[in-house]
Amino acid sequence: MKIEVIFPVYNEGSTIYDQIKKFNEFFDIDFKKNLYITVADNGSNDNTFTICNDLLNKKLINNYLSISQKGRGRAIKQSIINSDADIVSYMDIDLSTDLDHFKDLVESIYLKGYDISIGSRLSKTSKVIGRKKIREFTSRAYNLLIKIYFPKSKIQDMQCGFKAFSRKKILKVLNYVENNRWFFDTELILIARKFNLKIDQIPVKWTDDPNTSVNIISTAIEDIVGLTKLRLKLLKKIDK
Ligand SMILES: Nc1nc2c(ncn2[C@@H]2O[C@H](COP(=O)(O)OP(=O)(O)O)[C@@H](O)[C@H]2O)c(=O)[nH]1
Ligand SMILES: [Mg+2]
Repeated sequence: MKIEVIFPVYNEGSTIYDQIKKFNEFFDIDFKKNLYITVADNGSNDNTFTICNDLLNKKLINNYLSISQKGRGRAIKQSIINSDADIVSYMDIDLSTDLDHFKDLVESIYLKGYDISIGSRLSKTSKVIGRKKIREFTSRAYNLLIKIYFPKSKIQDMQCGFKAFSRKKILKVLNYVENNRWFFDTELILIARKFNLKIDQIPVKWTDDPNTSVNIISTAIEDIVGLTKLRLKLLKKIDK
């Protein structure tokens, strides 16, 4: 069984080497035999590419994907399509989600039989350290809005950058996902719900990295527009 972990990155030259090293050092050799590490870059204009070459040579990553157009969602989508793994997963390169949860995340798929498994920072037993009040507020408000728009979704935290999928099951969902940026996660999960895929939610420990590539205002607008469009689209029957 092959497990692929995708790190979407943009201009992470100053952090990527140490973070990938940390990821590699966290797991035992037996578990790593099944692990395949991909870095999915969108035309970074710093030294990310040079560092990734070094990581490839040292076999600390298996694959470097360069996608010309920007967008985190686009990078993840392309990586999943290109993959030949049984389980595909992705996480942020700042490793904000505690790596202790990674085995649980993928075991949900291959041991418990879920199609999708997602990290949650907003469950009762989640632990969130150092998150700015404004991010905590927008995150809670956004997920509340989703519950109003999609009362049956029952998802605590759409946006946590820590998700795993049965690749076979998620491919058909990806065909319907239009957003290539930050709304990608929400759109993917809500469409997966429409397809009745089984979703597991894992409360995680999250230590926030204050360096962010997210612009709160433009992302909030993108999310609200995306949710409204998706609500209208899902009212029409998706052709399975
Ligand atoms: N491939 C790709 N990755 C991106 C892009 N923008 C951000 N990322 C990556 O997405 C992940 C999450 O970004 P981050 O700034 O930590 O988001 P935050 O934790 O929500 O503030 C990081 O690994 C970033 O390098 C992009 O345009 N393309
Ligand atoms: Mg982050």
